[in-house]
Amino acid sequence: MADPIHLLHFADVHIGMENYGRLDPSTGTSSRVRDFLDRLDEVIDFGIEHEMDLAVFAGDAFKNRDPEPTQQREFAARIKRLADAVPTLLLVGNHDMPGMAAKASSMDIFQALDVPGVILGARPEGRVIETRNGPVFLAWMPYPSRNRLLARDEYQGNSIEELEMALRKVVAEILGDLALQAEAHDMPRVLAGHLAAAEAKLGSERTVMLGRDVAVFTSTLAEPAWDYVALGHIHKHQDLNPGGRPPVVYSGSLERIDFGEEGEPKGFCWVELERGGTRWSFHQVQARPFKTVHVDARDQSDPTEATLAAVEGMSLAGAVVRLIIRLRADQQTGFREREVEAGLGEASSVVIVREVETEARARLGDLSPEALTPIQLVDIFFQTRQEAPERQQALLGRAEELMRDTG
Ligand SMILES: [Mn+2]
Repeated sequence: MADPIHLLHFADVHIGMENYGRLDPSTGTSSRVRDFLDRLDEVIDFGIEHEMDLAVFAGDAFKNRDPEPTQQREFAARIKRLADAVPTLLLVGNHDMPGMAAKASSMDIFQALDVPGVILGARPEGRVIETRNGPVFLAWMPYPSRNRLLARDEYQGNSIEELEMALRKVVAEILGDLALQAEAHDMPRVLAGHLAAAEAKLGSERTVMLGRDVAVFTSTLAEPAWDYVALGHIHKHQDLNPGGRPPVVYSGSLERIDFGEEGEPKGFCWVELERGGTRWSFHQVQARPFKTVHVDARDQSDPTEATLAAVEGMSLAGAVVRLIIRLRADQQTGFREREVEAGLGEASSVVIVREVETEARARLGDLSPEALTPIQLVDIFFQTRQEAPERQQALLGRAEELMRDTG
């Protein structure tokens, strides 16, 4: 039997995310942009070292539709390195697409220049790709955008639900057609898609969403025609068809965007493609760690010292740190943030979140909010606002009326 074909699958690079970064004066860019580019380098280094035969980038190169020239240049330099080595699919994700169908995507430049080795996935298509280890049938489905797929007049005046159904049907038809094409080829077959699968567990893509997704059922993707389905769009790495054939895999994004991803590994997929017998593995990259530290200083005489003592010995070097500190209201002014930040000097960035015990919390005492009726909670809220008692009563009366009307 021939050697398997080695496929490198990665997605959601999102160059241009700058949150939790600092300006790097030597390059004029955010340290976080640097992070994202470094991760991309890691992926490409791995592929080249392990003699990949084919690379699939499953979409979303940039943070937004209008990336800065510096970011475009840095992305292009890396794609050039990939494409010089192996055939490389660049799938167009929703973040790469312009708002209007007639405008160019941030990836179109690769097609205009006809960069050797680059295959641009701007429209659904399938074709045989020759690799040094033999041919592969590679098909792709860029992000199913409403205004592209449902631009026709026949959908004018339809409800959101009707449009949703229509879009889902169009996508299923396209995927069905690609699977039919695949079946005519006796060779390993790969489907690449940038889309939301209905059964996927969501990740940080929600924080950067541009609109509502149409959700594609996993059963539409898990066609036996395919040997591997390489997905992008959802930032959480996952296999939607575990143990089954074909694997239907989100490689996930390469860097964390928010603290919701704190505990999630980040990386790419390395696939050994064989008709009917594909194996794949997930490889982690050195994504910058995100760490949340909780300190409860309410019983401490010096909350600053207590915090410094609590973080002492924690391995926070290079991490994006979120410090959540619980304080009594009277400790607010005594808490010296600058000193705490200095004490966390090894972290790459620090966010301090104060959770101050308000009078309302204190007044709740041992009562849990769940044990109170909505109107009782509203009452407590108005009390903390320190409105005049008559006004409080008037507001409470209004609130009661509103709740009756809407309830
Ligand atoms: Mn996306």
